Amino acid sequence: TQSFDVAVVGLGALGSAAAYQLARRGVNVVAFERFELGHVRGASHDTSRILRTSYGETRYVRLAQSAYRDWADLETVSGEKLVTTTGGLIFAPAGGPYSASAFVSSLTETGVPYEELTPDEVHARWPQFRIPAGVETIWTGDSAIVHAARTVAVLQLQARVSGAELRANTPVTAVRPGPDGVLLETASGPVRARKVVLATDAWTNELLAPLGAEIPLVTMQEQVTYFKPADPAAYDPARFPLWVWLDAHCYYGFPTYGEPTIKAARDVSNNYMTPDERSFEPSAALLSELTEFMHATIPGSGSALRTVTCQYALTADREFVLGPLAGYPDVIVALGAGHAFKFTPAIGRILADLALDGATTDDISAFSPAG
Ligand code: PYC
Repeated sequence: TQSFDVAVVGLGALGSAAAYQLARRGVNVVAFERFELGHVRGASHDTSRILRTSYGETRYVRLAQSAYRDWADLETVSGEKLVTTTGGLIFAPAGGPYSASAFVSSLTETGVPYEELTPDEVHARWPQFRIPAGVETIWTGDSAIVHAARTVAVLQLQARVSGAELRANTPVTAVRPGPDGVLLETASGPVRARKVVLATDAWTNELLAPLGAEIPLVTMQEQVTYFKPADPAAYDPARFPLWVWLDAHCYYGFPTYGEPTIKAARDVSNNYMTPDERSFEPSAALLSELTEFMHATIPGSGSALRTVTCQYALTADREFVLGPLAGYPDVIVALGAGHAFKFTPAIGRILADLALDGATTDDISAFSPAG
C-alpha cells in the first residue's frame, strides 16, 4: 500500500486548490478525481465566476478579503491573469428577503469601500439597466470576474509542478479512518494517508455514510445562459459591471467576457436532481423565466444564445463546511454550498493549514462540520 502525507478526494476547484497548497509546502500529496480533469459534472467548469467582498455577513466579507490576497498570490506564482476587476452592483428590491442595510453594516465594519445608489443614480451611470423604484443598490468597486475552468487548470498544473500526484478517472470507493491515519480504497488500489481532504461536493455523503456520518445536502441542476446583445460594446467590462439581484429568486450576471455575450442565471433553481440522475438538459421553464427578467431589467440584453448546466450541493443556510468531521479528526471536509468559487485559493490554503497544522489564521468557526 502506497503512503502519502495527505490525500485529496475531488479535483474540482476546492480540491485542486488544496492539492496545490499542500504540494507547494513540500508535503507528499496524492489527489483523486472520479471523472476526467476539468469535467462538467460539478460546479467548477465553464467561464466566469463572481469575486466580491459584498456579502451581508462579516464572516464571508473577511474571508473574501483574505481570498483577494490569495488570488493575487496565485496570479504571481502561475504568471496567469485570472482576476478581471469590473466593479459590482448588489440590487435589493423592496420587500425582498435581503436588505441593503445588512451589506452596509458588514462592509462598514470590515472597511470595504462601497456606495449606496438610488435607481436614478444607477441609470445615470449604467443606462443599460432599468431599475424600478424601491430597489436599493450597493456598489463595490473591488468586484471582479474570475475564470473558472482556467483557474482549475492552473491549480492542477501548479499542484503537479510542486510534486502532487493527480489521479484522474480514479474513484475513491471508501475512506477508512484508523488510529494511524486513513486508508482509502481507490480504483487504483489502496492508499494510506495521515490526513484526507474530502472536496467531493454532491458525492460527499457516499463516503461519509459508512462512517455513520452525514451532512445534509440538497442537490440540484443549475443553468447559466449567454445572451447576445445587439450592442455588445455597451456591455464591455469598462462600461458595465457584474450584478446580483436579491429578490425571492436571486439572479446574477456579468459584462461581456471573452466573447460578445453577457452571461446571466438564476441562483438556486430548485431543479432537484442527484449526480446520478442529472439530465444535463437545460430547463425551458427556467430559461423563459430568466429571459423575461433580463428583458425587463436589462432591455438591451438580446436573445439567449446558449445555456450551460452545472450542479449545486447546498448545505443548510448555504453555510460553508470546512473542518474535520466530528469524531474523525483525520477526515477534513470542504463544502462550498454554491458560492465558494470566489474563495477558491483561500479555501485551498485553509484546507492545507488544517491538514498540516490543525488550525488556520482565518476565522472558520462558523463552518465546522456537524457530521
Ligand atoms: O456568490 O456571487 C456569488 C454567486 C453567484 C451565483 C452563485 N454564487
